[in-house]
Amino acid sequence: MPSDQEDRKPNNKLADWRDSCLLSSFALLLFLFRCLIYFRAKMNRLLRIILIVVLLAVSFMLAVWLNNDHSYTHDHRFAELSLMADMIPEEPKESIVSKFNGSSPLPPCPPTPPGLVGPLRIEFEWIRSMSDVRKASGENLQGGGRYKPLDCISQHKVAIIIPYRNRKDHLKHWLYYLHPILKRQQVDYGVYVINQHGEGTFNRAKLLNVGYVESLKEYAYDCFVFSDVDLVPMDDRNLYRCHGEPRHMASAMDKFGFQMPYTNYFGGVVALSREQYMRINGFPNNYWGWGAEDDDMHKRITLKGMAVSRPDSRVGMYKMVRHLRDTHNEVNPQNPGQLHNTARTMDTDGINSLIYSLIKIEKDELYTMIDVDIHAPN
Ligand code: UDH
Ligand code: MN
Repeated sequence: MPSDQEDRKPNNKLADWRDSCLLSSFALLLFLFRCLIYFRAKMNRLLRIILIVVLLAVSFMLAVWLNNDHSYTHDHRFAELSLMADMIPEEPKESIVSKFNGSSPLPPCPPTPPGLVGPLRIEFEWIRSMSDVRKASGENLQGGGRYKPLDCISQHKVAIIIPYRNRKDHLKHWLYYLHPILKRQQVDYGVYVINQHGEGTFNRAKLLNVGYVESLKEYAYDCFVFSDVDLVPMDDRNLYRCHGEPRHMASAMDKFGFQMPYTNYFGGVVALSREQYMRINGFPNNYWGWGAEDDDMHKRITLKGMAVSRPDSRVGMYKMVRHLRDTHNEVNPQNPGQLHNTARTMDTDGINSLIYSLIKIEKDELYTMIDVDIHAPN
């Protein structure tokens, strides 16, 4: 572009020179004309003819020149316009058009979200009102607990799946804290609360499978975070997204003294991509009551040759709302014994054998509640 500007400078000088010539020619013409009138009587016939011829010639040249000058000015203006066009920053034509339409395409979100704050103060001391939660969390949500960043295209389409029954106060804490965190993390996400219908024995892993299927009916999620309703991260650098390996996000829970209770622990909050989840045939459907379904999930992952990744023990800190054991979710002493069968049963028990009856889907501003009958044995 600068070289182009240089090219045009001599043209401007030439224009100035032509203007001066034009003026001088006019002056000369005027002078000759006055000479003709003044010395007409004193001149002989030949001199008068010569003067008239010169006058005519100069007039003719002037007329030609004027004509040329007119076309020159025309070209010159186009040249200036094209120079201006060169100064507009290069961008694809469609984007210029769409700017005028008011819908310019957004850039991709950066790999590290810029608005993170790190360690968070989490309080569960009082019961929150739903209107307080809405005030703190509802901004810019699309309904049903859906959100997309406003100023960039998120690289992470994440369904957050929460197994649930009768934990309204815990859900309010979760929504109060998690929505602002997820927005700061620039996630394209939806919150799905999978409510086990009825009073039958609770089955956490089966509810998670239902959440996977139902969330995918709504949107092309490529990542799934499976989270207990009572667990809130204490650091927003713990990103709710998927990684190259299945991720155990709750690596430092307060109830275990911010340590792993045992090496292969895979409970609380985990993230799996669609491919990772399908590779292990989802989660087991037959762990009724409390215990061992998370160990089965871990076994499935290692049996399929994958490793588990975790945040460090600072970033992986979680606070759990203190609670008593729920009725109909008592410890099931049969569950740990099933772990011996995982290798044999995992390809036939999982997402490919999931049977449930959908009762109702309710859209709250802050979440989608999926009420489901999972055919509990009693
Ligand atoms: N859940 C419900 N409702 C239930 C049972 C479980 O929503 O009735 C869900 C909820 O998301 C919960 C998750 O399942 O966070 C896991 O269940 P849990 O919180 O009962 O599991 P945790 O390991 O508790 O935290 C163990 C029993 C705690 C006894 C403590 C006695 N000091
Ligand atoms: Mn709990």
